[in-house]
Formats: sequence, C-alpha cells, structure tokens
Amino acid sequence: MQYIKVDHTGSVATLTLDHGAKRNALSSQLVGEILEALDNLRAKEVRVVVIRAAPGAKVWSAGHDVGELPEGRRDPLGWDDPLRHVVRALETQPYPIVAMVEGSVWGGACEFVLACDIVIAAPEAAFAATPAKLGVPYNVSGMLTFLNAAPARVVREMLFTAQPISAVRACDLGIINHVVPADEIEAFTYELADQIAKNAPLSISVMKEQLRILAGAHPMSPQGFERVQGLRRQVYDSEDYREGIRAFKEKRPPRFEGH
Ligand code: LCV
Repeated sequence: MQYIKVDHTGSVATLTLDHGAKRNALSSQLVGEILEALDNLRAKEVRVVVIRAAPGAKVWSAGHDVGELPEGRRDPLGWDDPLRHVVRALETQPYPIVAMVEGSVWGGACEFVLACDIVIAAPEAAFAATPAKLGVPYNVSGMLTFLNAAPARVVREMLFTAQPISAVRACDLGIINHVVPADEIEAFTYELADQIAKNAPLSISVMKEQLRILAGAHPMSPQGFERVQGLRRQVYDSEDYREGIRAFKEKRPPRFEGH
C-alpha cells in the first residue's frame, strides 16, 4: 500500500490516508487501496474501522483527483467513478466506520466523510462541497448522501457557495457527531470505537444495512431520473465544466460564462 496505512489491533482497525503530497486526493489508486483494505478487514472480522489522515494533517482530503476528471462529453461522476465506488463501499461494509477528521475536507471527500457512520472532527476541521467551484454536475446518489446528512437548506448553502463550513457549525447542525480538541480526538475516537466493538456485531451490521436501505428509499420516477441525467449532461458538456477543470490545472480562478 503506497497511499494508505492499515493498523489492526483487536477488533478495531485504522485506515490512515497518507498521500500528503497530493493532499490525500481521492485518486483511483488511493481509492483502490482503500477498497482493498476494507475487503481484507472484512475477512479479519473487524468490528469497527476508523478512517483518518496522518496526525496533524492540515488537509484531510482534497476530494476527487481533478486530474482524473474527464474533460467533457463524459459523466465525471458515473457509477464506476472511484468516488462512487468508495462511497458505496463505506455504506455497505458490515461494520461501522468512524471518520476522525483533522484538517480541511473538500468536494467528494465531504461526501466520503458523510458516508461514514460516525464523524468526529477537531475544531479546526472544515467541510467544503465544491462542485459549483469546478462546474461539475454532482450525481444523484451523491446528492442523497448530502441530503441524508444535512438539512436541505444547509446542503443548498454548501453546494451553491462552495465555501467551507466549520466543524463546530456542522456539529451544531447534526451533520457530524462530535467536535473534540485535536489533542484529545484520538483517545475520544478509540474510546467510542471500543464501545461499539463491545456490542453485538451482527445486530449492528444488520441495523447499519437497514438504515442504508431506508436512507436510499426515495422513489424517483424513470422520467425524473432521465430528466436528471439530461440536465447533468448539459453541465458536463458545457464550456463552464471544461473551464472549471482547466482553471484548476492552471492554478487560476475560473471564469464561468453560464454555458
Ligand atoms: C488533484 C490536487 C487536488 C485535487 N486533485 O496545497 O465535489 S466535486 O464535484 O467538486 C468533485 C469533482 C471534487 O471533489 O473535486 C475536487 C474538489 N477539491 C477542491 O476543490 C480542493 C482543491 N485543492 C485545494 O484547494 C488545495 O490543494 C488545498 C486547499 C486542498 C490545499 O492547499 P495547499 O496549498 O496546502 P496545494 O494546493 O499546493 O496542493 C498540493 C498538491 O496537491 C495537488 C495540487 O495540484 C498540488 O500538486 P502539485 O504540487 O503537483 O502542484 N492537489 C490538491 N488538491 N483535488 N490534485
């Protein structure tokens, strides 16, 4: 494993995102290593997994690897996109996943964190949902992850402004579970993980799956789905989408023209 570290003591395991040079961007390689590690841990009868960045990281994850986004004419967040794979994996592991967040969380990494079962953050942490900053059409299941984690009005503010919200505000709104000072967050997180690990794993894994099924039980007519897909195609086929990607790569502010 080049971009993550896996530690496993007893029934609690830890995945540490460790690609600081790229601010733990969710590249296909980093995501592939997470998926492999989660699969291996299932076989080891782990009862809780903590996902964190390296201690003291200023950036928990910079989100989707922008360099891996298509430059147009193709859905940037389709079923087989690494971000979609890892969100589905987090939601379907048969054990709770606890995100321990120090540092800033960007774009698809926000969804990654919100797809975890429990989120504990240091006060300095912040969460920025950034599709509008890049001109990206977020996808339906991703939007549902946000709507299942935050009040719709807050989701709109996060998505439309693309500005970070603080861990304290996110906790006040019930979007995350706890804000704990950075020098106490490890002890707090593992004490909570141990509490979970002492309980009945079968009961917990079935309740987790029930909650996933219920959270996804939002009827959408075939027409509604086709309309959404058509609207999203207008976005990823737009000049603004290409400009957002180009501006990121050229390290300059984007100039969006609305087409
Ligand atoms: C590839 C990166 C990235 C990165 N990809 O360090 O949600 S959606 O729809 O928008 C979805 C499509 C998505 O998640 O898009 C990505 C959204 N992410 C962002 O907008 C965050 C982009 N990154 C930043 O704003 C900064 O990198 C932060 C604030 C995270 C950290 O700033 P800092 O000054 O500490 P640098 O910007 O210098 O980045 C260090 C290296 O990581 C790369 C970046 O290109 C640079 O590489 P080089 O040293 O080769 O130049 N990097 C950072 N984020 N998302 N690569």
